[in-house]
Amino acid sequence: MDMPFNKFKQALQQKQFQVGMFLGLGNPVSAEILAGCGFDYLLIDAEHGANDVRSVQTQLQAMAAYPPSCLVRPANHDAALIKQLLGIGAQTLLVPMVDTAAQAAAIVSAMHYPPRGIRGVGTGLERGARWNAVPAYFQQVAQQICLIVQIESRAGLENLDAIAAVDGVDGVFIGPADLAASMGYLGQPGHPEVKAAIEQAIVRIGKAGKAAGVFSTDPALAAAYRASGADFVAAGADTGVLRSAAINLLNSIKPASATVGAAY
Ligand code: 3PY
Ligand code: MG
Repeated sequence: MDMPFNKFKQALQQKQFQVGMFLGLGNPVSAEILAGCGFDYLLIDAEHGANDVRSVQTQLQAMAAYPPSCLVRPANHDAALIKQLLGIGAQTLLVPMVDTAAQAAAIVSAMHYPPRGIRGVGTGLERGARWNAVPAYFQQVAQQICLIVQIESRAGLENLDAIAAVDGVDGVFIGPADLAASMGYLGQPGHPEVKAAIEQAIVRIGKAGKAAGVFSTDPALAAAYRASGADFVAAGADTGVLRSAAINLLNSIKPASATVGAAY
């Protein structure tokens, strides 16, 4: 069989704006339902969402026959975890909390086989290589791997140019909730100072020749970030969509029964 193709990486290279959603429910049925809704990509979140390696694999399988690209956010930078996620077939990783170029370089190393990196070899056990059904997997895999690093702290912003310059980093995604916390605005990801910092960061990422992404549940903010040059946005999470849809349904019959609450 053919090497699985990374449509998301190609879309970023071709500057096709991508809109996606985070999946935190850890459920293959809800993942499959959302895979049929028309998003460009869906990101399985194993940082905050209830996901482990097995549940990520099940969701990747559930969504495989559908159009959206599948991204995965690991809990951390651990090379052993990154090896497992690539092994189960994740091709694009969005790695949280990257503050330095050295951290970004270590993540690149975890994602590639020697001599470029330190990824261990075990394709016979791995869905990513379709258990050795893909001929010449080793010759093709690097082209299909995509790394997005997340900048979401003051330190990350200070080091943004060096992080974006790391070879093997395809894009930089800004996390407004954590960035706001780091800037002293915990719980205010839409604060004007946070918004201004994000817009400046998006411009710097574009100048570095890398794809810029951001999380925003506020359509007006998402539009502003797109106008600043964002190449992809995450427009929300399955958990938030479920809650707001349920409450809006309830309120449509029994007004003011409940409030949705914050969207991050
Ligand atoms: C953040 O806003 O901190 C994120 O990680 C994006 O979801
Ligand atoms: Mg975050």
